[in-house]
Amino acid sequence: MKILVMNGPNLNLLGKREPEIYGSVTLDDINKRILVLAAELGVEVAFFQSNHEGELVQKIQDAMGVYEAIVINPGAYTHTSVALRDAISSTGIPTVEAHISNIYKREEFRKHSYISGVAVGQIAGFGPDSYLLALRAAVGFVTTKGTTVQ
Ligand code: CA2
Repeated sequence: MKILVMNGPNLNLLGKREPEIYGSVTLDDINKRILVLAAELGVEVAFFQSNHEGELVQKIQDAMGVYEAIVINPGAYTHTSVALRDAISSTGIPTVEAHISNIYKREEFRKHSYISGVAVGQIAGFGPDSYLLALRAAVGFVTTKGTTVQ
């Protein structure tokens, strides 16, 4: 099983700016932890981060027939992007939405996600562990639904 782990804008700054909100762990550190869990679960993972909405949309389209599921932290595009929502919805790739912070405990504008309505589910508020929980959720979903790459 192949899972694509995607990160949206500014998440490349993790561990380098605003540690009081997002912690001191870098995206590279998180990806290493994901690789360890992926090996335990016996799945393959690939990583993609972009600060550009169109690149994220393109990557989701290109994921069709290659990856069985996506784990995505869309960053600020969570709250703005109909294009990302449509890409997830139209490709039909099971997608788990992950957030480091609990977006429901923060500003009002973060409480709405354009992604959650087309995602399998959402995990928010567990820091870097949100990605690990999301990976487990994605693998569990694909395994139980029997989704296969065409
Ligand atoms: O909690 C999350 O994972 C978010 O997706 C992070 C986004 C934010 O816009 C969402 O509302 C919630 C922001 C990512 C920015 O990451 C930074 C990391 C370090 C320093 C500055 C920004």
